[in-house]
This record gives sequence, structure tokens and C-alpha cells, in this order.
Amino acid sequence: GTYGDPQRNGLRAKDLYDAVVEHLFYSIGRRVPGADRHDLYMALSYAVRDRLMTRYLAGLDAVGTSPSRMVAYLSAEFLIGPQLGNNLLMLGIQQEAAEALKPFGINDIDDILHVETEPGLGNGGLGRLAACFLESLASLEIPATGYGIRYEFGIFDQLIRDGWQVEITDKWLKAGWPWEIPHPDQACFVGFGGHTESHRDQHGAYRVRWIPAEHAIGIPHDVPVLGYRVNTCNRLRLWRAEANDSFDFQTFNRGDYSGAVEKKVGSETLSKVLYPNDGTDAGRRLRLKQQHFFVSCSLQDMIRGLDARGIPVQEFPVHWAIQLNDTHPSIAVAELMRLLLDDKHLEWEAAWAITTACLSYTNHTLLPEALETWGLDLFGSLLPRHLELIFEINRRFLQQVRLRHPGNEGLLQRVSIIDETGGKAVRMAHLATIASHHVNGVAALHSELVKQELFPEFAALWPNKFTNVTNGVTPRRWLALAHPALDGLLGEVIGPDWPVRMEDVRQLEAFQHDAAFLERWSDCKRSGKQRLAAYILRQNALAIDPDSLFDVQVKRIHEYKRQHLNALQVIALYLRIKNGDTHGLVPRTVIFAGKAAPGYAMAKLIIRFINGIAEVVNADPTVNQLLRVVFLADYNVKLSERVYPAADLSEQISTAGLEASGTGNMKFMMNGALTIGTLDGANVEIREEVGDSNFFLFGHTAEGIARLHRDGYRPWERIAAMPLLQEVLGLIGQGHFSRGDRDLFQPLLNNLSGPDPFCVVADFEDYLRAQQTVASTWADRRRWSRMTLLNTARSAYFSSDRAIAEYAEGIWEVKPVPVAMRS
Ligand code: DL6
Repeated sequence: GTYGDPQRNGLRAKDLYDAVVEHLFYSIGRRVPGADRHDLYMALSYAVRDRLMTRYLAGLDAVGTSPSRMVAYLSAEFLIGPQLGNNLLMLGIQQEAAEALKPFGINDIDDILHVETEPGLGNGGLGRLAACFLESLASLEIPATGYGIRYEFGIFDQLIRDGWQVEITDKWLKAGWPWEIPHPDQACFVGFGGHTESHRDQHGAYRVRWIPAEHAIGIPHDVPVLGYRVNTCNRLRLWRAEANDSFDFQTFNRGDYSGAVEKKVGSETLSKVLYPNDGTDAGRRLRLKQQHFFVSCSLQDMIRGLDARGIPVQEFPVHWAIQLNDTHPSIAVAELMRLLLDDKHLEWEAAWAITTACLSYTNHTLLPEALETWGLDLFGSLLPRHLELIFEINRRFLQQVRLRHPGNEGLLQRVSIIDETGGKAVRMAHLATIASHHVNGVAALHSELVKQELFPEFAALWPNKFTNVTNGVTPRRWLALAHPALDGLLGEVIGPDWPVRMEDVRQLEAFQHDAAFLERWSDCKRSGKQRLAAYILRQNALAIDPDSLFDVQVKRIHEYKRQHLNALQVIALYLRIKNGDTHGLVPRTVIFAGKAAPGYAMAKLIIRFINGIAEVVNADPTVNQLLRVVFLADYNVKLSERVYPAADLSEQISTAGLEASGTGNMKFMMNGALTIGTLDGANVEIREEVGDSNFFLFGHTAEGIARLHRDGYRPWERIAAMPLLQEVLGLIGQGHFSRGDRDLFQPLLNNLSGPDPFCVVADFEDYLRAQQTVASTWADRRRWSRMTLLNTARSAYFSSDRAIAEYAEGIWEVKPVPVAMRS
């Protein structure tokens, strides 16, 4: 039939069983008796993929019959996580699949789900946000394509050896990954280097031709992205780089076989590895090549689609809304202009009108080291035509500004795309801002700071261009999938479709004084804690008490996120216990996880520091009844699905003004954890939604931090006035947490008592005070349960469905296209 073989569509356990048997035989080459868990994982995945394909093709027909604007989400990272379990949830066949596996001797489907290696195609928040957004786009039935890079090696795997982080390459493809479909027939060519030539065409018009020195080929690999209980199945299109030709024949003919092969290997390294630096890779030649590679392939792909349907390129904006996920894809501005001018022969004004009608840009960070710039020499040598176009965009833009603000040279320098303050460089955030119809930050506070601190001149020029879309996370993966017990309870109270009606989850508030219900509520959390405790016992050989307060900080390790503030507080607790001052303390398990950028020495030292504290605390019988410290290795999506449902307390303790939004904070809240946090990023809105009495606030505000720095911040003077902190730092300095080595943590101590750029010292006492309030609140368990219930009940705002609805209406102007499936 039009929508595939009915045999491959069935959703009953029997249909799935038959499909698994068939795929074992025909796709894997195994008979049932010889099949191991990996074979079963592959066979079930193929069976599920068949069902997605049916929906995917039906969706193409729907878009074909009712043409509508599509979203292209351009992102250098997509941290999509394991696929099988999520797709079963989306299709609504978790139980059927579990049933179908029983005849193979599988009594717990988790045994099969855990076989999957997740593609680590992202560093952290930015990549995971892109994945949540694709899921919500599909669930809201909005046609969309995610465009990115199929890195052969994603984010490294983290081992902990002697307390230190060790990085291992992530071979996520080694056992085969059933979720992608390559389309070599839709390959694209991308040029690099070379020079440009100008000429007059037959009509006398001025034309430029770029003659690249080399080419790479991009092969698209499509991953289906199904929405929750709908037929919309969008795609994530990831580009893999291949050499232009298997041989460089000229070199080969000279007899240099290995030289010819080397060149081939050279262009394949383009999609070889994800940069693991979470925002600070500007200036690396290969990184710019990666960016241009995937952006060029993606834009060519969009234009080719229009060409194939006979749609004139002038109508590009009618069909595509392109979102730039940070500046990583911002070369799209110049590349789209190049394609329209040089390939499609449009005039400048027409090309610029199309470009600016399509593009919008999301800023994810204010940290100066994360704002991408490229030296002119590097940029010009790699993308000579694009540099010419950027000069021309800049020339026209600066002329406009000059006319509006005569005689203001300082303004021109500040808004110019070319930074001339040091060695000349292209400012990618300026380029993206000038060409975008909307620029958004990712939380209310962050978006204000983008306007006031980062781009005040642009905000004055175009007040309506700047907007906010607070981030969100999908309640499907982060609640329904990650926390089955809570899923069950919510289904009972709100109805089975609660995951797409997060607003209705507010009805939980009616139970806030219902003792029996609160008991069931706590039981759900307890099941999550038991599961994590079992994992910690297996992984860290450490027994933790599920009745203790699980106090959790999981995220990339970075000084601005202040894992070291948390660690210092743990030492303060340790000292109190050692001194017998335990009044008001509650048993706590402090859990950390996160990767550090391989070249970020201080972050790696912080991991070593946490492990040093864990070693002392956990081994001391006079302490470990009240306090335990855990560092979980290799934090990734899979592990985080175990962590959020188990958390009682969510640590969101960044220096105010520095965390753009945070999204982990939202996942914790949905799962009923209470937040201890600063007024930073989306914490501000979380506190507004849940109410200030249900949030543990501490620390300086963004303004307060700015004032500290302005007035001359002297942490050493503050330390001199804080005996407890002195004692904590003294103990570290004596080597207490480094087996007597007094030097090991010296860089950390010098940093804290010297510049302390992230104001750990300034917030220390208030943080301890807030932690004391946490302990006294925990002691009243009924009150605590009520507060966690309210956190989940009031978390609807942080669903990515809300965020995507805002983008769809306010920025992209796109509408749902429901997909009907006849068979
Ligand atoms: O917007 C997603 C996420 C935010 O929640 C985090 O607060 C922010 O740090 C993160 N930004 C990055 C840095 N990348 N760059 N550029 O991942 O984005």
C-alpha cells in the first residue's frame, strides 16, 4: 500500500514479535536460537524503524499536498540520546514491545534498551536543547528538519582514574547504529580555499565565480524524529564528509599512491570529531571548515528541494524558516548570499531580502571566550568569496548606521562585523545579528543581558529584533520515559495524555494537603532513588542510603557553574560532623557528574578535588552515616535519565549573570526536585513559577556581582573575616583531601583567595545558610513532599512544547500540518 506493507505497521505484541523474527533472519542474518541481546536490540530497532518510515513518508505526502513553511534547525550539535526506548514511548508500544521480547527469554526490556550506545553528538545544554526542540516540533506536528554533522567520534567517554578524568574516544558507531539511513544519491559538494574571479555575463551584469582549491562531499544520514502519539515524523539530517574522489589522480599518476590516499583521508576528517570544548573553540581552522561544510550542504539541500518542485528561488522564505543555533552555523548568512548571487544570479537587494527573511539567531552565551571570531587571514584563506560578501554586507550596513548617526566613529567600530581592535577578525555574532529578523536569548534575564550588555548598539538600532524565548525540555523523555513510576501516577490523575497537556499537570496542586496522595508521591521518588542507589553500588562500589537527602549537581564542569562552591560546602559539613556539631544536620548524599573540557586544567582539577573529598568522607565511619560524596563517571543522556528521577535537591549555583538559561534545572523541577540556586538564567523564572517559598534562594544578583567587580572585589579580605572558610581552605592546603600532598590543590586555593573571578567566596556564607534551610525543611518530610509536588505541578512553562510554540508563532510563523495515515 501507499503507506507501506501492513505487516510492517502492526503495533500489537504479536506483530512486533513477527517483525523481530523477520529482521533477525533477513537484516541481521541470525536464527532465533543464536540471537544475543545485541541482535535483539538491532532487530527490534529495525522493526520500530519500519513503523517510523511509514509515518515519515506519509508526512512527505502531507507537506506535498498542503505546502507550508518548514523549519530548518541548523545546529553543530544534536545530543539526541538513546533512540529505541524513546521511539517505543512515542508510538505508545512500550508494553507491547516488552511482551514481544518475552519469547526470546527477555523478561526485562531494559536489558535490551541498555544495549544501545548513544550518539554523543553534543557537549551539553546547547546540543540537548536542539534534541528537545526537534522532539517538540514533531509532537506539535510542525514540519521541520534538523541539520547537523554526523561526527564519527562524539563527545569523549569519561573514565575516572585515581580521581582524575581520563578521556577515551567515543566509538558510538562500532556496533552499528540502526537509526540512520544514508542517502548517497543526495550528496552535496562543498568548496574550500582557492580564489575568486569576476566577469561580465552575457547581459553585461557583474558576476563573481569562486574557484575553490579543494572540495569535500557531504553525504546525508537521516534519523527519523517521531512526535508523541502523532504521525508526524520529521528528520534529523546529519552530514558525513567524504573525499571528493577516492583518488587524487594527478598525484596517483606521479606514482604517489599513499599521498593520494592521504588527501582522501584529509577531507574525511572534516566530520571525524566533535570539538569537546563546550563553547570555546573559536579560531580553529578545522572547526570553521566543519561549520561551512554542514551549513553549505544544508542550504544546497533546501534549494535543491525547491528546484525539484519547480519553485522559483525567490520563494525560498515562503518555504523555509532557518534557525541558527548559536553562531556555529552563522556562516549561513554569507553562504546563502553566495548561492543566490553566484549560482542563482539574483541581484544583491533581492538576495539580501531573501536571506534576512529566512534567518533568525539564538544566542546561548555571554561568556566572551565563547563568542566566535575568526582572524581575517584564516577566514579569507578558507572562504575567500564569503569574506568578500561579508565585507560588502558590512559596507552597506555601516553606511546605513553612518546616515542615522552622523559623526559617531565609536559606534561604527562597535557594530562593525570586522573587529579592528586587535588583529582583524570577523565577529560571527555581529554577522548573525545583522542578517537575522529575530535574535533571541534563552531565558528572560539572559535576553535582557543580551540587549543591555552584549548588543546595546544593535538593540538601539532595531528594538524589535530582540526577543526572548525561555528554553524548555521535553516532558516525554525527561518524565514519562525517565520516571515510569511518576508517569503511572500522572496518567492516573491527569489522564494518559498528560505528556502533551503539561498545563493540566497543575491539577496536582489539589492534592497538596492529601496525606495519602503525598505518600504515593514520595514512593515514586523513592523508586527513582533506589534505582540510582543500585547503579552507584554497581559503578562506584559504594552503598548509599536511599533515605538520605540526594543532593545533586550534574552538568559540564566549569568554574562559572561553581561545582567547587558545592565542594567547599561539603567540607564545611565534614568539619561540623568531625567536631561533633551535628545538630540540625540530615543524612545527605552529595552527587556530582559531568565532563570537563580536555584542555581546561582548572575544571579537571575540580573533578580531582571532588574525588579527593569523596575518598576521605566515604571512608570515615564517624562521618559517612551523615554524609557521602559520589562522583558518577561519564555523564550522558542515558545516565541523566537515571539521575533526575532520583534527585531531592537540584544544585543551580552558577555566578549570577553567567548561566544563559540552564535546562537541567527544568528537568529536576519536573521530576519534583527542589532547587537551591542563584538568581541566574531560568532559575529566575523557575522561582517565579513555583513560588519563592518553594525555592532555596541565595547569593548575589547579576547586578550585585557586577557591582562587586566594579568596586574592586578583594576575596582575601572577605576570607579573613570568615573563620569557617579559613578552616576549610586550611584543611585543603594541608593536603587533607590529597593524601598529604600540599601542592595538588594549590592552583584552586590561589584562584579562590586571589582573583576569585566567579565570586565563590562572596557567595559562600549565604550558600551555607540556604543549605541549612534545606536541611531543616527536609526534616519536615510532609512539607518537603508538598513542595516537590508543587514543583512538578508548576513546571508546565518549562516544557519545550511551550518554547517551540513561541518560536513557531513569534519567530518562524509556521503552523502544524497534521499527517493522516490511511493504509
Ligand atoms: O540554551 C541551551 C544552553 C543553556 O541552557 C546554557 O545555560 C548555556 O550555557 C548553553 N550554552 C552552551 C555554550 N555554547 N555556546 N556557545 O552550550 O546553552
